[in-house]
Amino acid sequence: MTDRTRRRGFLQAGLTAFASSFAVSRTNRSFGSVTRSSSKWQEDEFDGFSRYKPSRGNDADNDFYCGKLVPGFRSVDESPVPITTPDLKRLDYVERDGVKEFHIFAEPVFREFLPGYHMNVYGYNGSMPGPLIEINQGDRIRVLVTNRLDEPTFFHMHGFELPVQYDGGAEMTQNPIKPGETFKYEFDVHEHGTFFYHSHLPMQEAMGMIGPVIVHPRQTFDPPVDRDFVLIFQNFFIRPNQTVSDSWMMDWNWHTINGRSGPYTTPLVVKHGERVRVRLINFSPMQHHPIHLHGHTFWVTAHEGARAPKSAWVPRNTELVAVAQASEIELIANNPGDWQFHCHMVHHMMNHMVEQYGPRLREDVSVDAYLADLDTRPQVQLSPTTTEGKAPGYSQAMKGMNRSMEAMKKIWSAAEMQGMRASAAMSMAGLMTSFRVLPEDLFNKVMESPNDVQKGSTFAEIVKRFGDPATYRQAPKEMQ
Ligand SMILES: [Cu+2]
Repeated sequence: MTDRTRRRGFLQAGLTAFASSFAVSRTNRSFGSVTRSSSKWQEDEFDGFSRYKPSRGNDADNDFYCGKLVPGFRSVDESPVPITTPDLKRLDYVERDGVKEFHIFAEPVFREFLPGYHMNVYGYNGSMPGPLIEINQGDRIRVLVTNRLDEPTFFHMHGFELPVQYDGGAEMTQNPIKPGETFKYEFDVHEHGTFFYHSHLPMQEAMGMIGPVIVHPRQTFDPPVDRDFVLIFQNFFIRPNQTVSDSWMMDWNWHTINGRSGPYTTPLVVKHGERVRVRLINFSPMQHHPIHLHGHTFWVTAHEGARAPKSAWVPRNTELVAVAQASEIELIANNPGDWQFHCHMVHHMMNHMVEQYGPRLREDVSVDAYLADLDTRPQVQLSPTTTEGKAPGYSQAMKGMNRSMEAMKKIWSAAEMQGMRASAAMSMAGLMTSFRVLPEDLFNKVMESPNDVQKGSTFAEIVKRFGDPATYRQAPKEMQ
């Protein structure tokens, strides 16, 4: 079974459940009139804000302004929608005497950031970041942490108001978990929100030791969301031809979302009109991330401490997430298309940048060969017309740009990539992913169809339905 068919099987199970909630909630919705028409935008208006087309609303103090309290299709009487963590797994638990028991293994991980680029990092249960712990408010949990590293570790559940002996604060509250040892944490979870677990030794944190913990509220938040994503942003510094991060650096050259660099980051795919939550977690060693979503305005509804009262929600296009902070954003996906979703720090939108020493470092020319023959070597050229970032004068060399057919195949093997423009992968690096808003029929085709969807076809169809097809040009043929 290929990656894609396996994923489809999994998705189908989820989507069947989703489809039934879709049907029920459409009739149960407590406000907003629904009118279907054959116009290019379907109508579903809330005081000037439309679920189906870019719109603001009439009055900034109105509950529906910028989609603030516009509901999704899921009913508030249902449990919250399960979390989606692109490129990360969910950690299974066993229930013992009414306690949810999780087994965590702190261990070295060999992570493929980009196809062909493997890095030696630290993580949990074979993954960096570690797998998702998804629980409910009111649960009692037991977390058994086994140290498979060659050095002591500490395990801290960040943000939890728990008995102090389980805080994992290095030495202040417990002795180190030595290699081979297991430490038991057990407590009642009275909170809800976006949390994470991590090593409490700084250099281990810089090596990647984090994993998300999401606690669903006892009562589903109103308005409920149809999809709920978690993205963890991290930075590493890994020198050329090395695989181990230098945790002492102040600048960073590899950037990952849930352990992968763009364009290997799996897109977030949603249906046109849905209400969507994305939880942004910054676990970089030293730097913040201004996370920007194209084509939409979102509401910041919570930070890592707790959900904010609705009166304190703020509409934004870019949310700055500082180190060890989390932000929850919510929006109505009312603008169909493939939208870039990324950190706006320029160094964070690149892969494996290394310093270039003047004009000397080039992929195909050694420094010695260059210096031996300065007369015939090209002069430094400061124009941007040179190709591929390899030419003299280009201020950085960026690895991971010349992608092999094999690497591209791997990137495109995700169902979530199907139908995007053939050049879409070229547009992403570092902390970049994409947010795809697809009309239901196109969503089903992309996520469920057993047939391959032609590159660019979904995008072209969206332009045809919602844009200006006469002026649209497809990606160059050689990329198809
Ligand atoms: Cu950033």
